[in-house]
Amino acid sequence: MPASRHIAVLAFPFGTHAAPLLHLIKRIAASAPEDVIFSFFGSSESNKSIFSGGKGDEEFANIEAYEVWDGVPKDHVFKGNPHFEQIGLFINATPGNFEKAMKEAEEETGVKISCLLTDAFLWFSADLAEKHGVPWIPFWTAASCALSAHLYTDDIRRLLSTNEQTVGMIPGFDGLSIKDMPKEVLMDNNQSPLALLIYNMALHLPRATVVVVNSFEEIDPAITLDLKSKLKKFLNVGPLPLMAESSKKTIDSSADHNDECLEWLKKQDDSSVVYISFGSVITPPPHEMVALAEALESWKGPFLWSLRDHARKNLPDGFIDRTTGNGKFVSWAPQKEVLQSGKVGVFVTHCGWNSILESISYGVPLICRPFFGDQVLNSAMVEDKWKIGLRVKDGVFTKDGTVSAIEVILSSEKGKQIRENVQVLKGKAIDAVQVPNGSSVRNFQDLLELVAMS
Ligand code: U2F
Repeated sequence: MPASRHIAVLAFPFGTHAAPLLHLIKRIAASAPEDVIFSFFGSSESNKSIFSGGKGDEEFANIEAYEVWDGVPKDHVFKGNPHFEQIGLFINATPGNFEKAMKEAEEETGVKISCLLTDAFLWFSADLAEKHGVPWIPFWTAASCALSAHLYTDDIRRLLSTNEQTVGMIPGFDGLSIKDMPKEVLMDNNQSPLALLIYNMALHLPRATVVVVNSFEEIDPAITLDLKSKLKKFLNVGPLPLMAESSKKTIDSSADHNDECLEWLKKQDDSSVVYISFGSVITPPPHEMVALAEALESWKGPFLWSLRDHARKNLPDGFIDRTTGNGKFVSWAPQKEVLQSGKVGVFVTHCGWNSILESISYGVPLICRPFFGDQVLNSAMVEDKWKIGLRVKDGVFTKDGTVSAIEVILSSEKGKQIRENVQVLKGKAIDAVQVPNGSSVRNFQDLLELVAMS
């Protein structure tokens, strides 16, 4: 059957941005008519990490992956933080790298692009969409609160020249302070290509046909309402991990993991394990790794630590051997299954949005040690607004501060309340994905019609 609609999907190929975007596309592809095709544009490295074989999707014949140049010149030597340097180089290569690949996809498929569904960071897609005369649908991969902080950047920056420390003028932000805001909101745009990219994004998002977010309306009703008034259309279509479970077609094949850490988890008591993971980018500094390890050793309970092999050298001598009885190390955990197992009592996290949303989806409280970007704001929401976890004392891992946070969550009256709160929020997340009337299900239907059926 010849294709009638061609959706161009533009990924931001760093951190956990491309994976949830692909997840959303698979959900759309699972429900879209068969003559809709999807071209997914990402860097070679990012495509390889989310598509087996890097070219396209095994399950969805109508999703094809295309490579865009990552912007790194041949023989380039990285000088600073390679993650942020790579991001800067990639940003410099946009939008030309995407335009080139989109042209190739149009030629290869013989079908003109009919819609641009992109990571929200890629604000220049507003102009590309205008040029092609098609809708621009940006997908924001973090929380609504972070999106809101960016949309209010100028107002927040104005506060910096006053003595005002709170940001209560933003709906849903009462009680939060300037220091909880993402660094990119507070810094001069010229200091970082990423800060400038995000600033431009906030300027251009009101041009979008609809802004889509991996969250659910009920988590922050005041923020949701405000964003609906600031944007043409604002659709919460998550939590995507729960949406996958309620969908007819399997979206996430990670459920196939026959992982030895799941076997290890099965042997633990319910809600007893401390699970530690810092997402796809972060490794805490060596002295904090030592403090965290000492805390786990002194606490003595069961723990599962997702820790890259190269970072293990920073653990105290003999720590892994001494904790074989109660500890388990993996270089990458099947995180959703781990959180879903019922065995995890608390998740020690850097507060990446996907991790928080997965923890809420499976009712696991959090201990927060945020590092960059939205993570600081997410940790403030976790402790002060949703009340489903705690930040580590003074913002860094110390032995005593970490033991105390674990004990508060697992065995105090305050912890009991926190555990109850996360169950209540989990209930709201589950309601949002209930077919046919959950808010995210209805929003997804709206999105589907805009993308694939109009
Ligand atoms: C960036 O996110 P990160 O990759 O740092 O962190 P998360 O948003 O928490 O996403 C991590 C994902 O990787 C999975 C986990 C999450 O889906 O289930 N994972 C896993 O499967 N196994 C492991 O051992 C460890 C992780 C950025 F840094 C954040 O600040 C942003 O909030 C985020 C979204 O924009 O992108």
